[in-house]
Amino acid sequence: MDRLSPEQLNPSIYVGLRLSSLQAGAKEAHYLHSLKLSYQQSLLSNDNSDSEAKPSMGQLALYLLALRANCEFVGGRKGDRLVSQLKRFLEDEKGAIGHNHQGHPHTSYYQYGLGILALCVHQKRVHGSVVGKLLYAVEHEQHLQQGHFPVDTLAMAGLAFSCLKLSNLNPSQRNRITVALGRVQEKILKAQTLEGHFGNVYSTPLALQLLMASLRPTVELGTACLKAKAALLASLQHKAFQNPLMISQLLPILNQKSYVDLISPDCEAPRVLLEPATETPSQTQVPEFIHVTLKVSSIFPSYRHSVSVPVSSSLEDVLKKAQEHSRFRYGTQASLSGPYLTSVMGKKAGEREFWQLLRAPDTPLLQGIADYRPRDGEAIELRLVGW
Ligand code: B12
Repeated sequence: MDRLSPEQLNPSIYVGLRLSSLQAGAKEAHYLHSLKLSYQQSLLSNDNSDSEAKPSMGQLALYLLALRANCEFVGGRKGDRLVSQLKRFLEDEKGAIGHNHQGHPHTSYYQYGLGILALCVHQKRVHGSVVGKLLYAVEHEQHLQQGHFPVDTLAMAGLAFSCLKLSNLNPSQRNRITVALGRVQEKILKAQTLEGHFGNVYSTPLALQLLMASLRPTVELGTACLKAKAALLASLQHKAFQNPLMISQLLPILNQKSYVDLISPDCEAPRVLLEPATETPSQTQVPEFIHVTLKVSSIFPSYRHSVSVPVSSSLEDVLKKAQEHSRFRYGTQASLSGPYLTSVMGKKAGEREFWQLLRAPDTPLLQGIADYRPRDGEAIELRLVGW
């Protein structure tokens, strides 16, 4: 197998696969090996010159989840250093949130929850004050509500709490954790749409992971989960799941598993060998073209331009075309979800800001620039907003 580039090395994919009913044979071991090489090299080197390339708190957490998915406990000198790094990240974030909870984590409460979950499945204790910040955020949920994806964030916090409760790592906070878990569950149930999704289609897998890990299943919960699963299956048929990161969060659900199962993963469970994807030869027909209008009003002078691209081009193709043929400029950064739009017309999103993708006039897209395929006549707006 070819050497995998850091962009292709996604610990979430490994975790999803190991918690699924599928296995990728020898490729799986190779993938984990490459993950180890890449993550350990960048995390354990003392070279700070290329700090941009260093994995974030959430990426380190996902890496630790990947090790656990292979039934490994972090250990030894190198492992201990990774654990210390993650604990230090969490301490820094705790400091950024502040004594009176007025601040925000530098990353997000989502990554904060992920960090606690990763340490928990490795049976590593985190200080009560660190857990306390996440408890407070759930108890006063305006902190999470301000974010754009409260269901995903609540679900991740809930998965961390479920793990802490099951492992009894913070016994003095047990009652508070139980109450917070109930609150998370209630909020997620309330966020169920008429179709059955919790929040939106892409937050439903994590929400289901949390609800299925619930320690007190009720009839109401069972009914809501069944409805959500039916909605997910319908979305699958409509090919809504194309993004590998999204698939990685969905796979455990299709196998009745959740990240909480990483407390004691079953590495002997039989899994079916994945068939390599067969590529359908592309047809060499003259492509049909569509017109898409691109708008940016968050800058002066504002920008508006119509671009012609082949049918089923991605929004990224539209941006490229606009860049080639007009004064439009954009920049991206690689992430585990794909290319993330970081700057438009030379304007970089600042701290707690982002370039939001909308279908005009006002519908935020549920996919990123590489996955979203605009239709003919659509107008796409890029808008700089706070989060
Ligand atoms: C936090 C978050 C945000 C924050 C990120 C800023 C920050 N400092 O954390 C904000 C609010 C800015 C944001 C923005 C967007 N997000 Co968002 N986000 C998340 C969330 C809750 C956690 C991501 C995370 O930290 N992962 C863990 C770390 C370790 O992984 P990472 O790759 O290093 O994380 C980075 C990327 O995920 C990136 N990012 C965040 N969202 C998105 C979305 C896309 C498509 C891409 C390519 C990258 C990206 O920001 C993270 C921090 O640097 C996920 C939930 C989930 N279920 O995964 C949704 C999620 C990934 N986001 C989603 C979407 C749709 C978006 C937007 C496209 C919304 C929009 N209409 O504009 C924009 C991105 C636009 C752009 N500029 O490219 C969807 C993606 C669905 C899909 N089909 O892939 C998710 C799953 C939420 C959902 N349920 O709909 N997001």
